[in-house]
Amino acid sequence: MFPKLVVATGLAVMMASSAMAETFEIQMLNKGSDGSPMVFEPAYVKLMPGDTLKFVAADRGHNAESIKDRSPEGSGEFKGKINEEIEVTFEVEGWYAIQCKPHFAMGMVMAVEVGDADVPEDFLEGRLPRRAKDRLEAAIASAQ
Ligand SMILES: [Cu+2]
Repeated sequence: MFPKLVVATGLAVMMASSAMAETFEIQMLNKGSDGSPMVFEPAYVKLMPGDTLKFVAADRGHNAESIKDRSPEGSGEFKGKINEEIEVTFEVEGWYAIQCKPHFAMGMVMAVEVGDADVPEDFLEGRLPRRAKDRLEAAIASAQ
């Protein structure tokens, strides 16, 4: 009797946590609501592990993909095609930097925090266009 109870409880917990996973939309825009050109909006989101981001091609000519080596170890990387509305589920806790490849130099980037994670020391190190770095810094600063 007792082992059965344990199994049933485990199942209930799993169902509850998957039901709570949420999907958030990120708009890919030629012009943000504050007037700045080429943005992901919002440029920072905080997720729980298992949550999903949907990248909405509100304007044309954008994509969403990982910035190399700026994701938690073991999380893998992703790459959407231009105009493709991809959904990405984030399972690994930590910080992720995401770019629109055609507008990377113009600073079309965003930051995702999954769980409660410290920003890695090398998150903004290495080669990064000035405007991309500025926007990632602003995204980090807006984190609670
Ligand atoms: Cu773009």
